[in-house]
Amino acid sequence: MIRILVLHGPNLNLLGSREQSIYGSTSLDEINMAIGQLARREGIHIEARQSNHEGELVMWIQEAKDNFDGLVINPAAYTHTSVALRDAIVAVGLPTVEVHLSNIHRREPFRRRSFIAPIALGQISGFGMTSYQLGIQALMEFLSRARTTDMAKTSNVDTGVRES
Ligand code: CA2
Repeated sequence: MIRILVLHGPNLNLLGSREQSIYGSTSLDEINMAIGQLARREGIHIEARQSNHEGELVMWIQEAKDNFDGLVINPAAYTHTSVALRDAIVAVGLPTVEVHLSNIHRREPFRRRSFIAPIALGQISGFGMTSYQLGIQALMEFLSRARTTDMAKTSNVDTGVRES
């Protein structure tokens, strides 16, 4: 079964209560419920966590190495500042999709720079809660393809078939 860790960065626990013109009226609980529904529909395991602390996010990423197949992360403000999050993602080597509720490319210039995007599979930005669903679907597809390729390699070994 595919296992995906979803991480929400700082201040995302405030969703739905303030700044609704930018981030909408959906709360973090509602986003996590929609993510849970998607997981059940697709038959995969998803765990979602939020932290306001960079070190805690780094720790969760490190621990994810042995328990998850991939990571979907909205690093929130750490997107634009955190070498620590980037280094953690590179260190564990988990396929990662970066997601944002708002379109970070049409806001203040400082939001255009992401420390995470260059080491991620991709970035999805601007679709509200749908950004998470699209991110999870993209990661699932990537992981399924990777598994099929691995199985093909394994079955070559099992049957004694060798590439010329
Ligand atoms: O659009 C996104 O998802 C962001 O990651 C959200 C971050 C922001 O720093 C990024 O540039 C883009 C901010 C999350 C703060 O969320 C709040 C929600 C409600 C009230 C206040 C902040």
